[in-house]
Amino acid sequence: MKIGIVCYPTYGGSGAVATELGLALARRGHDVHFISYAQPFRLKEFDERVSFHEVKIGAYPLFEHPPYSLALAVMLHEVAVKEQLQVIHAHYAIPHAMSALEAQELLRESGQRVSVVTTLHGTDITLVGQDPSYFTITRYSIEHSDAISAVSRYLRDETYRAFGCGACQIEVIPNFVSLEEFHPRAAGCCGDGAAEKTLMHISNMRPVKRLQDVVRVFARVREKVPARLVLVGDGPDRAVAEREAEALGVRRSVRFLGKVEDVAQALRWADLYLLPTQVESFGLSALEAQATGVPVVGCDAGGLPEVVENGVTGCLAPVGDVEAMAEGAIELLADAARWRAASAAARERAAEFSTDRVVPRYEALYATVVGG
Ligand code: GMT
Repeated sequence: MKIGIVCYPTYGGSGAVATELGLALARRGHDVHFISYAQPFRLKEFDERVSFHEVKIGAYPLFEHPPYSLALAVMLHEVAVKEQLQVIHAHYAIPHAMSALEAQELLRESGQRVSVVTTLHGTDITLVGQDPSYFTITRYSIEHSDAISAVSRYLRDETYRAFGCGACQIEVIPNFVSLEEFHPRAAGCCGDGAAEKTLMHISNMRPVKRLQDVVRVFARVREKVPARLVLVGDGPDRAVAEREAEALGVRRSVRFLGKVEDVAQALRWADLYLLPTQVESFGLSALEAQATGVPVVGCDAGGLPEVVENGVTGCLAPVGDVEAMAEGAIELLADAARWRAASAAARERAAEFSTDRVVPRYEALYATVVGG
């Protein structure tokens, strides 16, 4: 099949999933064209079936906010014509799904048919899409896509609740992980057996991630277990974490790594992964941690309970319940047998979301709309 994938190129789960999907599809014999304003951050390997098309946004002094979604529609149309695309797969509804529908409309005039598949990832539904400035167009793009998927049951149900979309059939296709790339550390490697435990959090550090709670949980854990906190990524709330660490007197035990190229390698240093997000539609980083054999402590909200098995592969507590999360973390870190069991269960759980199991479900979804 000839597939166009449109996604955000920046650090974040939706761009990571879109890129890993495109690479996996290319390995399975499809021709894949990524379309975005910059090269997606996980698109590093060469594959002759993969191309990247950069969207150029024309500048003009009148434009304080250049209309990216229009430039994207034009580029999607151009690539669809040149490469005879059969599917445009939009990751994150805003504005990608609408731009894809515009390209579909432009193509209609020349008699070419391209199917639009949209994958809902998270805040396009839970936050941004419900903002009055985007609500109507988000609903329209969901209702008019040829096929729609959501990364968790939670996100599907939230879409129906918030947008109605009664006639839409939203298919749940969970995120996936490469078990070869994300694997547990070898004995004796990456701090294995060290007296000081490593707690880790990876994100684009937006308010929804509750960076303050990450630091608060860590500070309580550190009262009982020798530990350090490693924060990977960057974003607006990095300063919030810094201030909280200063205020709680743990700043010297917190390392900020910034944006890291090889997340899989970084995760092998972790003994525990923290994800106390307000609402996580899925929690790709939690899945990647579990594939690495790292138990997860986070919030019992959104789609995270579909990934993390409370009491088995980690511990989930109500949003903001720092005490309960810290308690869960201490129980795991202070008891080697318990940690080993959770680590093994985490890896086993991740295997249910392996690339090989999930990617064929996208192929099946494309097949339902191509030629239809
Ligand atoms: O919706 C977002 O916040 C952006 C998006 C991203 O690009 O990071 O994250 C979402 O998509 C990921 C991939 O499907 C999910 O694993 C994340 O849970 C989800 N983030 C939120 O729901 C906060």
